[in-house]
Amino acid sequence: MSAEQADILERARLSIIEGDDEEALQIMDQASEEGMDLMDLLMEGFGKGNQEIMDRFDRGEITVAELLYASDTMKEVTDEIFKRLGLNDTPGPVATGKIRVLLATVSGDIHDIGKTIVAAFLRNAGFEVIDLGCEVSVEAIALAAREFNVDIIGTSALLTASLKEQKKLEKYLRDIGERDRYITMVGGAPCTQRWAEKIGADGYSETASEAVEKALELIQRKKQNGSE
Ligand code: B12
Repeated sequence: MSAEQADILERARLSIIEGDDEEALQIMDQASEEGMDLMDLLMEGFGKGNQEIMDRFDRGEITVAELLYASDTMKEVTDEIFKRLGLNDTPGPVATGKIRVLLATVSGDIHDIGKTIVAAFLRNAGFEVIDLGCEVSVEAIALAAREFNVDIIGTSALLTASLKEQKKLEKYLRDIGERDRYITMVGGAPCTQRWAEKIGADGYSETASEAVEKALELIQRKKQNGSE
């Protein structure tokens, strides 16, 4: 790696810590001019700053307001990089032939960085993703799943208080007789495999790359069961 590239990564890290959107966007342009891979810039530059901020927050060294600044910049940077890499789909009629995944952060929860990363990984792997954003009610999730005729519904929950929405979704889908139509996946820091099993979700994953593997595995399993 050249000294210029190392400098860009370091400045990217600092731009998140300082919550400096303008600087972050400039760094992105410079990185492109230097021929750097934007995904590397995200993981090794901006991502490092994000991790540092999360650790500082967890240790009680910074306030929610400071975290919010940094998170806003991280979100903006993530969206922009995915847009530049052509990984951003907007909800709308979907093309045929691909596996369709509906993603949403559940009602009462505004954490969407992890879900956005999962969406990008799935798109990168060839899935068609409809991302409903955050604070989405179970009714809206079910309605959109039917509307877009999706194969998989994935929900993200980061708060202990919002986890129950994932359970509520399972029940709601059963109540309206549509549970068997979909594969359901759950994620977010407080989720576990045990939680997924407890509420009757089909899959759980701890990271975005595992989410891709899990989604493929579950689709394969459903096909096999269907053809038995
Ligand atoms: C960033 C952050 C924020 C940002 C969110 C910005 C945004 N746009 O998302 C802001 C500042 C807005 C925020 C607000 C709040 N936050 Co906050 N926040 C965090 C923090 C530091 C990091 C979360 C994050 O982005 N992680 C990085 C991503 C990449 O990881 P991830 O989300 O886990 O996603 C990965 C996996 O879980 C998985 N995954 C995620 N979703 C899905 C979905 C599927 C289907 C699958 C398969 C996989 C999957 O793949 C992802 C990529 O690998 C965490 C602490 C922490 N260390 O986790 C607290 C944390 C989640 N927040 C917390 C709290 C309490 C709050 C507030 C209530 C604070 C307040 N007092 O106002 C508010 C919530 C308001 C609300 N109604 O939602 C608590 C939750 C405690 C609890 N157990 O309930 C935490 C744990 C902090 C703490 N230690 O107290 N927060």
